[in-house]
Amino acid sequence: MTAQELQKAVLRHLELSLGKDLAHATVYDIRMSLTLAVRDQVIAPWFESTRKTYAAQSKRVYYLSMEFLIGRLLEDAVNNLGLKQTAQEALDALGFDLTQVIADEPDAALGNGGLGRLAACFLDSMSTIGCPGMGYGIRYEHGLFRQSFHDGVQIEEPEDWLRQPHGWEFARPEAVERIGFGGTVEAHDGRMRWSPADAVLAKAHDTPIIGWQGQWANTLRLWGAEPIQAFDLEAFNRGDFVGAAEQEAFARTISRVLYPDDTNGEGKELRLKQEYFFTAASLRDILRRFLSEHDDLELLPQKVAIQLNDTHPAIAGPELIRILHDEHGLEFDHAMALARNTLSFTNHTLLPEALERWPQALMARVLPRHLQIIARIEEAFLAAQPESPVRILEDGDVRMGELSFIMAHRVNGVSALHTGLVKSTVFAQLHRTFPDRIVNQTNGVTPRRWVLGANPRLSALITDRIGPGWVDDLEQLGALEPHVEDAGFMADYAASKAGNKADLAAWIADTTGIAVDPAAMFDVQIKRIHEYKRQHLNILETIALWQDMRANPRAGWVPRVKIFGGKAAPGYVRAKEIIRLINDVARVINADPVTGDLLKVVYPANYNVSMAEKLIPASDLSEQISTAGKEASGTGNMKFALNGALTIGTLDGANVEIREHVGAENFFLFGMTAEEVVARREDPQHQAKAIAASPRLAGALKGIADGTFSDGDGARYAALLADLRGHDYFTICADFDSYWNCQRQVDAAFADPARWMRMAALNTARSGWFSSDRTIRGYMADVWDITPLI
Ligand code: Z57
Repeated sequence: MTAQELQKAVLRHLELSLGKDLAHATVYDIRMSLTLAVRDQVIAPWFESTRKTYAAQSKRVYYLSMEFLIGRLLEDAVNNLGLKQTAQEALDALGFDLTQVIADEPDAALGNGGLGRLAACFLDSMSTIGCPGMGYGIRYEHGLFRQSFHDGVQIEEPEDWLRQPHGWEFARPEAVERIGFGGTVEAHDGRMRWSPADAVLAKAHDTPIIGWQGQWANTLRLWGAEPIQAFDLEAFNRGDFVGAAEQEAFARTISRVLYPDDTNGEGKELRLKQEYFFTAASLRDILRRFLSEHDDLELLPQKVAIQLNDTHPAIAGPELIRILHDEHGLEFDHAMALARNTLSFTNHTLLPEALERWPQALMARVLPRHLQIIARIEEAFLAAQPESPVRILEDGDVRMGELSFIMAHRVNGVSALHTGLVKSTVFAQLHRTFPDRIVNQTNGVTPRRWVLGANPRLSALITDRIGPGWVDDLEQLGALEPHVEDAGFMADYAASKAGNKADLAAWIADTTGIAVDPAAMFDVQIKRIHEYKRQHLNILETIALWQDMRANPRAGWVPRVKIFGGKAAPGYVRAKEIIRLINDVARVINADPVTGDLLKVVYPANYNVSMAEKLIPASDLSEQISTAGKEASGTGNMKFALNGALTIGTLDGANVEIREHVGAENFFLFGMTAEEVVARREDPQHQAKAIAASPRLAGALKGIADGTFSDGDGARYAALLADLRGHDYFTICADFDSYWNCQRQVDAAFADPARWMRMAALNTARSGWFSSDRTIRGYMADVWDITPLI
């Protein structure tokens, strides 16, 4: 497609779809017109992919996820179709700037963090590889809340991405499923029949996901809840106008809002209804498609793979059995075997508070037949494994982890370390019973968004030296390695980082009013705020560094900008205290003329995918400092390494594998191992001993306690300090000195720019394995048994 053709297509949509003429067009009008023009280019490959899948009678994979943290779609689509240059020219001719137009799109924030972003990367990789499949989720009317800071305190406001029409999706009013809740179960001619008391409609909304170079496109199908009847006419005629709309309100509530709790099961009835709503709608859709192609349910596991992204869609096991057994009349054990051979399950965390449990009483009320089926699943399991101490039903709860494990033929961890811990801790008993079931699939990230899209400077440099093949074959980055000996390459590599940093410094000045020195080290920690991720370890080190700098300002310090980004779950009190502390510390340090440009602390509000795309390419140092054993994988860590930031990190999650790939000499390791953490906690005085041994740590804690950062209010952080001094489950104190010392090694390395840039370039050259293309190929081979169709 030429720039002229695209320009014509944009103008046609501007007139015919938007009803505007160019003289009055806003950035929004142009963005929508370009979106529709680009979407037109996706349709043919999309249809062609479906046609090929049918023609090959191929097995398909269905990725069921409560979250898809997509971000913006236009730039991805433009890049994948090779239309960047073309679109730039077309818009230039119309008097608009492509970058500005791209930035006008609201982020699709249908996820909290890593789990949802992983699902989005997987969709991109499945379409790039030609893996036939579909993502299934919920079309939340409101995605993750918008964060602002008032006097440093997090305020949540509703997110409203659908206020403007969603240019990418196709509503499918004909693709609706009726989803029931509650009611009763009765036997009819030897079969159980569930008669739900309430029901809603699930309506499909499809977004095409185009792969690299437009060779394949899959579908993301999101379900929106709608009332079966818009209005209760009888109530309306009686004059009960509010009651007449009750049905509608109940239905729409189900897909109204994303629960904002990352790794923290809330146990709310509405959440259970959301889980069942999208899982049941997806399964019906899947079975209808299967039965349109095959007439034998025996073939289900050969033609269908269903991946459960965490336990959130775990009700798929009982629901599939219900369909096969209650509705199609298969024997229970037979139905259970077919379901198991179709389902597989990814575990994303070992944190006990994240492992979903539903009260049996709640499940009996909302899903009475499913509770009965779960009891029979447990019976069948125990009949086969009479010695096993494992139970699905325990303490009045349904344990969704055990249910998912027992109903899946494969269970996977998300990094090597995490998979080992899954085997030795949460699922140790089940692993003994089923030693082949747990497999590892280390996470990955899509290079299309996280290198090509986010870092055009580095991308151009890479392509200039090794050609364009790296974009869908990321291990080709290895070919950069010899270039680190080339002074010309290293100068260009350093210039690309400097350019990104200059852009970020301008953006920081714009959005926060803080002037930062682009030559300083950009030290970045961006992720959800959680105690196990230890943003408070980072801010304690920041305080200690500031105190040392003030005591001796001319000691040759390496200038740093500490950048934070991330949201806290609205009900997570301690995480919100940490946010306030970071903002308090930033205010005091940034106003200190003694330290001046030596140290700045920046915390832009409302971190999201688009902000990550700005920050990561401009980072020098990547903070991956979780308490060892707690971060299942991490995926931000991979994006930083690819973009040439060095990691300071613990031996946790995928950090371990990143360090192996980039080389220990190019990674700043500190802190206790997972085993050492567990052993250290045995000593109830571990935190007190660490504080006593570290005047620096004691000084930083004292700085917080005496109100230095809280206008003299010593009480503001009393609870946080009492926790650190009294219990410190996340071993902030025990790891502090190791972290401090490691940071000073970071300083020494940064002070030698040639050494630093070489380490950074080696991180880029050696991180190709962390492409989500590699991850998806692993799932296809080890979990789904599917081969690519391109
Ligand atoms: C979530 O984002 C993750 C785990 C969860 O159990 C839930 Br709920 C949400 C994250 C992990 O914390 C990360 O370590 C991991 O990289 C990511 O899932 C993707 O696997």
